[in-house]
Amino acid sequence: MVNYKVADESLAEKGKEALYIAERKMPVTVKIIRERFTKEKPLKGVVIAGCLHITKETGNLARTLKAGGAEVYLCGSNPLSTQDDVAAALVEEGVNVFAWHGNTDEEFYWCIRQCLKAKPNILIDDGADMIVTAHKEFPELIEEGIIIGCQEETTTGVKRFRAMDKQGVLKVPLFPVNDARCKNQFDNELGTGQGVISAIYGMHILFAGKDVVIAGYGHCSSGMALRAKGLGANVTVTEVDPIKALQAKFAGFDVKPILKTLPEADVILTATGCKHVIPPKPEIFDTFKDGVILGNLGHFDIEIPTKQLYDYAKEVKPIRKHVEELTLPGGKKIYLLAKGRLANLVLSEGHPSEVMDMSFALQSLISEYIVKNKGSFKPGIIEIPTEIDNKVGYLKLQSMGIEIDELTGEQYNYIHGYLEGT
Ligand code: RBV
Repeated sequence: MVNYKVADESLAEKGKEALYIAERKMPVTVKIIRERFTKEKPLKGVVIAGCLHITKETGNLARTLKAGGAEVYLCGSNPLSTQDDVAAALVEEGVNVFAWHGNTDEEFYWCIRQCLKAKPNILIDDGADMIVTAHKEFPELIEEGIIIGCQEETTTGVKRFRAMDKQGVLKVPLFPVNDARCKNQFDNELGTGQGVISAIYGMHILFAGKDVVIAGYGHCSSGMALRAKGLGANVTVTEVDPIKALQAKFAGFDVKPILKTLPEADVILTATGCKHVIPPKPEIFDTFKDGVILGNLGHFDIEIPTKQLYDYAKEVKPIRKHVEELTLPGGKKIYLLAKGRLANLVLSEGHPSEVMDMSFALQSLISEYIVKNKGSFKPGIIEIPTEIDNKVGYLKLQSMGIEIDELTGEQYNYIHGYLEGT
């Protein structure tokens, strides 16, 4: 029996088309790993719950886990990122899905609870909400050893788990998939980087000649700065980390404190993982340039102080899907994308399948690794095994028909030794 609650089951056909489009671009997850999983069934008898953006890419991850023998439960990791057609298609294929676009905070947690009630053995989170809920409300899953291992997909979630680990309250073995090179250098850098497109879609603006501010210069935001520059924008980066600020400067961007950028900025895009990147004060909102577009591409909706902006605005007018025009008391207009939620998933369809292929290949192989080594992990953060990270790299190259060199024995000994010098 399939357990589910989705928006509209009749969207399944449309969802299948979307899954098909992603399939061809995800050869590692969909072909190489799925074919092996189908034969070997390494996840047989295992229940896997994913709190992930319900997209055509996540759908293909679910299919691969299922092919490996797992029973799969899914809930959304953001109220606005669920693609209802994909959710319906997955239900038809026997995936237990609790997700619909536009659910309330209460419904969001209800969906998470439905997945946890299935007594999952492996949790795959994106933003930490499901695993934190398991700690708070389903401690028996941890105490009775039902959960054998967990994975976290995104930077924000990994930060939350590192904080839990430091305070000694992380009670499950946690694999920070986002830390893998195959994840953060591709999905984050290229996927979020390309997310500037969602700002273009929002208001259909020309980037060339615009003053674009990118808040942050981590993996996600550095990709965004590069793409905005490539489109001809004058890009200014804001940072709190001196080294990242220097990297941005030497990459050719202006670097300034955020408050100095506000009067000139035509577009402000945030991806810092921090809260209140723009301070939540009316006198600061008054310094915005009239017509500025505000978009966030970080995991949570608190980078742009949306709540305070809504409170201050004298009028909020939806002007197209997921874009609102806020009129401030002085008459200036602000265009807010996706209610401050991650615009790259809400306005566009999420990161392209080609990069998600690598992230979800990692999730698939780590799931297999957790099952194989069940019982040998201690609670806390467990670094992603380099062999698995490299394996995904090699498989991606193989799928692209690219060969690379291999170290000779002599070279290996040279770079791992110290005796040879001048
Ligand atoms: N993300 N998933 C998609 N197409 O399924 N797009 C982006 C997709 C993930 C990405 O890995 C990032 O770390 C996370 O969403 C942010 O919540």
